[in-house]
Amino acid sequence: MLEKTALILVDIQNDFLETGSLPVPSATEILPVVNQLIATVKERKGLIVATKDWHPQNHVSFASNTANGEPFKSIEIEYEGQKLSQTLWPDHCVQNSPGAEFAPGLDTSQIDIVVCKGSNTHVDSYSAFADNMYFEITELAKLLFTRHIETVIIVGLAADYCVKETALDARKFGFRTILVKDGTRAVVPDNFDSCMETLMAKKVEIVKSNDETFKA
Ligand code: VGL
Ligand code: ZN
Repeated sequence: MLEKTALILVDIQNDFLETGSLPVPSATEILPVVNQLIATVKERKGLIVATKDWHPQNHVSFASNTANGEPFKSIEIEYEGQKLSQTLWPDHCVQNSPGAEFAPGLDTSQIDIVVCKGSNTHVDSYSAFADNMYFEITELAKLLFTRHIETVIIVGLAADYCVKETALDARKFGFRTILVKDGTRAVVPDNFDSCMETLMAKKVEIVKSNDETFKA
């Protein structure tokens, strides 16, 4: 049984597909893998959680909101006395816009809970658990703890940003954390392998979707 398990679908949204404003190469290839995992986890009484990157139009991460800002460059930001480097991005996942919708082809019928993140104008949120400054913690940890979840299985977009930070935070919160390698893709594919190594060093288990764990 996977009853104390939650499957976390990270940011599987239109703007991160190949045709979106912040395209992740080969993103749509994860969909059959993700849908199969949803079915397996659901069948075995697990919880299905989906996150949405959910930015206001004036978000700090949008290059369009910084004078001379260019996508994929970094700037130094300051918020509530904390300083942090912020990568600038094309406008993406604007609240209530088509780009923020779940990808067509994702089986949304089995999603139990949706957690939105990145809604604070002044600080970005790659992790689904907290913003990048740990200024605010989202409701995700609380809902996992109150449902007595012990293991999280993570898939989604993108491997080198939101998936990675969500997995690292899941470990910090004490969950057994499994990342399904073929259920994620990176914005910068060349960084995929080093990203997996960083995660393994923090005791995130990296498995493939045909792993024993997911067999009946
Ligand atoms: C993401 C960059 C900016 C992600 C979100 O979902 O990985 N990456 N916002
Ligand atoms: Zn974002």
